[in-house]
Amino acid sequence: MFSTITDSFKNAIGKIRFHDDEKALKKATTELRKSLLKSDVHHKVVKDLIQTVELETKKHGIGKDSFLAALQNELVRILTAEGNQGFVFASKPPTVVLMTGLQGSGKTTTTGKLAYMLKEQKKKKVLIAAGDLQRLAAVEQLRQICADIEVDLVADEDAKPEEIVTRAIQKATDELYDVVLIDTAGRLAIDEELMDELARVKNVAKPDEIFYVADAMTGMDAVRTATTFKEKIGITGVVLSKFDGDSKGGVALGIAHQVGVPLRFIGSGEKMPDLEVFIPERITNRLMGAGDIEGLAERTASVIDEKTAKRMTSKIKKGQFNFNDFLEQMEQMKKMGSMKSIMGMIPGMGNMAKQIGEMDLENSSEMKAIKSMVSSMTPKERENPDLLNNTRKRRIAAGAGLDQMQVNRVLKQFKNAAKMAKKMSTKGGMKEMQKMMGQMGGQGGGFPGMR
Ligand SMILES: Nc1nc2c(ncn2[C@@H]2O[C@H](COP(=O)(O)OP(=O)(O)O)[C@@H](O)[C@H]2O)c(=O)[nH]1
Ligand SMILES: [Mg+2]
Repeated sequence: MFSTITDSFKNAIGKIRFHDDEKALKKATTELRKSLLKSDVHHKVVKDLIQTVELETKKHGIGKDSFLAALQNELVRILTAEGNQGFVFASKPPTVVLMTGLQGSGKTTTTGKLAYMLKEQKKKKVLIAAGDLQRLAAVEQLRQICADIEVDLVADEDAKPEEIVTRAIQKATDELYDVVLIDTAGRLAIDEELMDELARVKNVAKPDEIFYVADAMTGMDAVRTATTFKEKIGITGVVLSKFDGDSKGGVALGIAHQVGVPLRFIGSGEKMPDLEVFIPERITNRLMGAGDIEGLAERTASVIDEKTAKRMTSKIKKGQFNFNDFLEQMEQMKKMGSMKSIMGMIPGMGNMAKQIGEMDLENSSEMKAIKSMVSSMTPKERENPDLLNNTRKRRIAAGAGLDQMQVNRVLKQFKNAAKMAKKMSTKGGMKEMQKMMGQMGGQGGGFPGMR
């Protein structure tokens, strides 16, 4: 995410020295302009940004520091619009949020993602209302999502959207829910009927927030439709979905400024954890290559509890890491969201995120093989990988539908990985690891699936 823009900033910054002249500044801003336009940032936004950065840099004496400071300030300014940032709770619960957008923009998915985030990270009690009754499949889709993330749903195929909303808010008040998220129907294009339905729902819901979910891949259309929704029903936030599919990413830089409503969240994948809070200062740090440490800490804190982490580390150190621990670790990784979106938050790892691309740990064939192998093991075998002799291996292979060679290969990889982890957990182990990796010449050798 944002790797193209981050790269272009790096290039521009590289053009200017500690103390420098107007010619160098011109070179840097020219580079910046070119790459921002190439990333699909709106030309007016680009023009504004370049002008201010030039002016501010000159004012403080041309040089790398003043250029960086000017760029940073200007980015924060452009990314900020008047209104709330992140998720803001109403002073009196429940906080009611109306989710709006065109058909297929990602409303239902984003509703689930938001619920998941509020439940996991903020420990809130969330209720979802199924206000999309245009298609039967829509209610079914929401039922599935709610079952997966274990969030309560109010749905009724035979009721009107306004009735569902009334019921949901009543239930939330009676049963002390913190948040009600209302999913609504979309259309292929903006039409009167849709706006009327939304207006009716809005009237009964009296929402604290109205989010407009826009498909990032539609580029400038996202800005246009968001503006129309702002004018017709009033929105308090924009969510850009499918940002993972938009390699350029420029629309995120311009949309708040252009629509005049803050960009609140970004959807970065199809899975429930793939939602990121958009806080202008944090994103600016990330764009300038400094990573988003706060965002990363929030994500990990919600998933990994300290006790488990300590227990794992001690097991690894003693060389007792077994298959149960392995499965547990995989579950935690899954909860943290796709590898790619996590990597992008670590300073200096943006490039690696690009390389990892669409790697799907959970669904890789190796991961599936391990999972089916482990499920064919007895509890004792899971606890102690050393028990696995040939007879046991044959039985496990048959049970998991694998041949014995595959089982041997996976076992070997598992043992190697456990050995490496043990090494890494000792003092000076990290250095030794790096030396080893250098010698291997990047041939891998970690956990299966992590190629
Ligand atoms: N890759 C990706 N796909 C997404 C994202 N958000 C939604 N989708 C997909 O987009 C499609 C439409 O989403 P849905 O939530 O049903 O849209 P709705 O009609 O607005 O409710 C589904 O296939 C989702 O899985 C995202 O952030 N990234
Ligand atoms: Mg939907």
